Amino acid sequence: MSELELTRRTALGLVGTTAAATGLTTATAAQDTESDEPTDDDGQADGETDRRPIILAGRSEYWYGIAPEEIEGEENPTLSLEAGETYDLVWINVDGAEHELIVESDAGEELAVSDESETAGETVSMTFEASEDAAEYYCEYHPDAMRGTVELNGGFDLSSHGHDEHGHDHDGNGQSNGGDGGY
Ligand SMILES: [Cu+2]
Repeated sequence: MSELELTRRTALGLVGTTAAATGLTTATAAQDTESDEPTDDDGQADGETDRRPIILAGRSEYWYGIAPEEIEGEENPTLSLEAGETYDLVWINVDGAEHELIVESDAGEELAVSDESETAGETVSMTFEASEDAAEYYCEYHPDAMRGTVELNGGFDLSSHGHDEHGHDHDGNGQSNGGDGGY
């Protein structure tokens, strides 16, 4: 088994644990609230993203893409974002070395900084707005090896109600309706 495959298996295993522990599966969480939610809005609280997180695994040799599908299995994947949108990013410390994720601008300005971790299996969550001058992301401690590009080209599809290959948005308004039957 290749080293890459080992990383992938380890990371996917950790992601499963993380999702269960922290409620990353926002679609499930949204449905849990439908019975006690007032009926006069769409149930989306301010300041919360309705997107699934971007998930990376951190190891000293590279960041490794876990989700969304577009980056799964890629080393130092390019992060496709839309300027001005808010993103959740989760990274998993795979090798127990010290890591910290920083998003920087063309000019080298730090736009977003995650917590650091030096514990294998630990997950670090961050929320950041995709600034118009975001250009790269890197690890504070492995800035050469662990570095990738940020592209502001419309962004990944991170909508929380599934990622079916074919459309299923019957009401056509393009909005998440959380769990049907909320009215
Ligand atoms: Cu690092």
